Amino acid sequence: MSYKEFIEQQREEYPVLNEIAEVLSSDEKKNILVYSHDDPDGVAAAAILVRYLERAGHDYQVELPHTFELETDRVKGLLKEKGDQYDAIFIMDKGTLTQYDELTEVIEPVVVIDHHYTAGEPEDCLLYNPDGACCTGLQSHMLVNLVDETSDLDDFLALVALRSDWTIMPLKGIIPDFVEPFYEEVKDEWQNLLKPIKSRPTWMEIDQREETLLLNQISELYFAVSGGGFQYFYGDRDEELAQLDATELCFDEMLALDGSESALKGLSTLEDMIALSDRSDLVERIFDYFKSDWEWSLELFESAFHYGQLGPVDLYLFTGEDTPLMPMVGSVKLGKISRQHDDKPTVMVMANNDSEGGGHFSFRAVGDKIHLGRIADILSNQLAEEYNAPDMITGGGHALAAEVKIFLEDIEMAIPVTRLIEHLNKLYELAQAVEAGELDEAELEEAIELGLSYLEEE
Ligand SMILES: [Mn+2]
Repeated sequence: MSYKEFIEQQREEYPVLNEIAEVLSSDEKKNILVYSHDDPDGVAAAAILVRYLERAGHDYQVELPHTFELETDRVKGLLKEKGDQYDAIFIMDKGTLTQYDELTEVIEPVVVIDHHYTAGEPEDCLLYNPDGACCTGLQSHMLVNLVDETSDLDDFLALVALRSDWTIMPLKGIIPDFVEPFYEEVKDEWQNLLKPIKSRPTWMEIDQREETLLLNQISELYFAVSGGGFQYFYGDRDEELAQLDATELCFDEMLALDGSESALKGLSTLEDMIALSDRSDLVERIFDYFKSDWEWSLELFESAFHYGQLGPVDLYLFTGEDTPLMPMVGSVKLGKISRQHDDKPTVMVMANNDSEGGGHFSFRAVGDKIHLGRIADILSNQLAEEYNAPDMITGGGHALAAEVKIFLEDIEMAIPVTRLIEHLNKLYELAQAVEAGELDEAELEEAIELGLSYLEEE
């Protein structure tokens, strides 16, 4: 199926796309407020959309706040200040949340473009969250194709978004069905980004470190410059960086590639890519801080230790304070540990105290024998209840990757870490009891609920 046919198929399956196309159409001039996620996917999605809005003669304002969920009060505040000059709001890559319905009281239409799992959909918004593995950069590319044509730079940005969000892994040959029509159409044009090279591996090379892609390196660069959705900024050690919003710099850098399409297609190294920028000194500096943090954090991860065995899985624990780039570095360390043990299923549990207040647990796995999302969900709910702070303690994820974030500034880590260890110990004891054949049917069910999903196979 061609990409065009695929988009038509989506339009039939999701008639809301016609309504969204109506909002974007150039028949009358509009002023559109765009909120997008502060990670490379969200930033690329906003860039692709804005490039179209510019061509169509619309006015727009882009906001890239440093939270994942868009707080409705933030929008209400901005609208109060700016009056009712906007004709529509786009919320991109920022979750599919029922609370977005509230915004229809202050602005309409509210367009939600997202690809994250949702427990409940907003009903009064124009929502496009299709079935199938995709990313918002590609969704934005598809939307523009409903009303106009995309060009080489849009293709480039969508590829970066897809790789940054782990939707595609070309080095491993992983291209999900949803992405295939797009990928097949553009891949020949971008062979320079997609052919394996022996060069500095990125944090995306987890199961091997010998080869990478220029696409991976560029995606990592945008991760570093944008803060990656984890707000890893470097203003604490650089006056000039303290003065600017790095996510906005990333957005500006993407837009500034307009006119450099043939140079992009001729790129052969990351240095060539950086050299295309008018602010290459700034970009390079950020990337150098990123790399030195990476080296430092990798050293810290040498202290990760074997906590115990959960059935077929090795469980490792890492604790640290202000650990930069924690889940990314932890993933690379995890991959290394697993390879050293003949690719054994392995879980890395990471606990970080933020010395400015709050803390953060990350969970990563090789192999889906333990359901990390369940563990994070149980822990975050337990802590949210204990502290009576459901908005300030959030968590969740999927089988292979999950997070618990504690935003309470005056919190000490004693209780959260105790709850974490209690949960890990419970899993450990259950796993031991399973080995000894001591669990009945109901207890086995409970063990699976708590995260020991390898028991489902038994
Ligand atoms: Mn995304």
